[in-house]
Amino acid sequence: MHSSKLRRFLAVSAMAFFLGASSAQAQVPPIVVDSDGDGVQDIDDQCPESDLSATVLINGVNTGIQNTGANPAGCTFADLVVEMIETCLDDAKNHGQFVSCVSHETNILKRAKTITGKQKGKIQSIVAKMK
Ligand SMILES: [Ca+2]
Repeated sequence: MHSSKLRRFLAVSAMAFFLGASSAQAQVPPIVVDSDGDGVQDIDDQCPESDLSATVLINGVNTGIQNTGANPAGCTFADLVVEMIETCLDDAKNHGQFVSCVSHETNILKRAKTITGKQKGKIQSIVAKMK
């Protein structure tokens, strides 16, 4: 009789412990929001709407250049290419300046061995046809 009271006490204590533990977890839910699903939380994501395509598209044209996963800042290679092109579009006063800007930027990417000479040519060819 004494031991059954002890057993009930232990069972209730154990249950209270687990309920307490689970309610403590419920009170502090992990706040992980990754809207674009790139593995970088929105709070740290400098590209909150990452392009996760398999290859890099420019103006809807496939460059054939393999896209990368997001870097620690939350940006894929496709995000960076699009940003580079938009920056050139914003800065250029005409089409010639725009093409020249992209040419300059892709030369930098090639020198850094981020893209090959062939990939640089592909980007420049797509951009030259943009209006
Ligand atoms: Ca992102």
